[in-house]
Amino acid sequence: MQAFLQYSPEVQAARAAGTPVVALESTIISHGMPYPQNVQTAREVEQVIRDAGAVPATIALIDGKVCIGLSDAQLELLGQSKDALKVSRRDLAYVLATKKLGATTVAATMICARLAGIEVFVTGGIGGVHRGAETSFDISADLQELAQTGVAVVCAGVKSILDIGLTLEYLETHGVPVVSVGQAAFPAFFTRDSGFQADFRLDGADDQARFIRTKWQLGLQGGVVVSNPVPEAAAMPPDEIDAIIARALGEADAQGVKGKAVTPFLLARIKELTGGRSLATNIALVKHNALVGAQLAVALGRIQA
Ligand code: PSU
Ligand code: MN
Repeated sequence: MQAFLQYSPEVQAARAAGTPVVALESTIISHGMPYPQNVQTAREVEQVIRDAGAVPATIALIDGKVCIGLSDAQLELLGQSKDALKVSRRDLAYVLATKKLGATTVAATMICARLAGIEVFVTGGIGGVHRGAETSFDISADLQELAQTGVAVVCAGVKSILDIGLTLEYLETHGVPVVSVGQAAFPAFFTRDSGFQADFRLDGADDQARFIRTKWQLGLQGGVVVSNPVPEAAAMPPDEIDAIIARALGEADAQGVKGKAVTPFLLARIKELTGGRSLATNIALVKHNALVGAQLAVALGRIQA
């Protein structure tokens, strides 16, 4: 598999110097935000990580290679391309074998990060159990990946386009710890409180790192969810976002949107229905997660694996 990995010069240098590296996904660029805010946000998020003493590695599949760290031109390509495929675990081999352009989801980014020896991965929101999953069986492969792949995923919780309670139950069944930062509540992406509690509150990077390292030292495979609420000033009013999500879900249902298209459809509709305000929230929370993730990577780097 190492033959498939291609490191950017910046990431290569970090590996040689032992500087902590933080992985970033690319589906958020290609399918999660519109151009040009997607590319601009990707660059700003990378800079937050550098400023906190770590090195960013945005991951994507380009020309049959798993690129760990992207050039400016590659970020631009992903941000503008209409053909970038959304790649989860299922799609990895196909996209590499056919040398198509692939944007990695949380699940696929975790796999690639693990192969590259990267322990921390920052994103906006993870996939989960969709509402109505009892009939649709729509459960994101992100959850199964968290169960088996040892990467800490820093996110702002899950959106209420999903069934948050069932998502947390699923994670519990699979032994995936859910940590919260700065509060006891598990956040709901656009808002700070989902109405559910995280399993463990660990506010500081050193405490988070000790916990995560202990899990892996015990030989307990799989990831950890580090949920970090959106900054107060950027959060959306809960009633407003709930109504918009309900409307977007109704439209997805009426239009028969299925499978991997569901999440991108809902994200785009929510952005339209909020007049772009959800995008501002999204950008603010990803940057905040980048800071928490970089601090965690630095702290993990101080504890021997
Ligand atoms: N949630 C977001 N923004 C995103 C995604 C989820 O708030 O961009 C993307 C991530 O890449 C995640 C994927 O891994 O959607 C989940 O898709 P699905 O539900 O099809 O597994
Ligand atoms: Mn799905």
